[in-house]
Amino acid sequence: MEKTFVLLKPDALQRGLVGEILARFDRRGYRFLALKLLQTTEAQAAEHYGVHKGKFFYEDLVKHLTSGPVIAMVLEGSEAIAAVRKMVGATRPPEAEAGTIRGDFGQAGLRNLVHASDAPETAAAEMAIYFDESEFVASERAIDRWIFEDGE
Ligand code: FUP
Repeated sequence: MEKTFVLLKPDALQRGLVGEILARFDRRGYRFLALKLLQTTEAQAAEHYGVHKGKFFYEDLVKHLTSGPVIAMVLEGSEAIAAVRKMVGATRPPEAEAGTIRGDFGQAGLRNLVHASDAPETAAAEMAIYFDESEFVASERAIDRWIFEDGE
């Protein structure tokens, strides 16, 4: 079982796509370990996207991320980091495959609706930016044995 961090960006909330996007993760069987609505601070945005500091799109990226409420979550599942990234699709919506979140709902570069961690290290770092571990609610579901293999 692997944890990954996902953030629904302000454009997803403004466009009324929260239910649609959450339903995709829910239907695929991911467990929600944590989930909350918040207004991202400049400091959180800078920490989250520190790797892009100095790039031409950095200022616009921080401006977008802090432009309205977001929904942060931690999902749990089999090889969740890579699998959720595939569901999210390519960074630039015009290049994202149909069937992915960005490919189905996005059109332009920065308005790509959702962020998902790309590696175990970034997943751990991003969870720590938005959550305290005391906020995690671990749970087992009766249906887990039909979704996960024994021993996961
Ligand atoms: P992703 O992991 O797919 O969200 O992509 P990155 O972490 O590389 O990029 C973070 C955000 O920066 C993207 F959501 C959009 C923005 N970005 C650009 O606008 N142009 C680029 O060339 C790369 C990223």
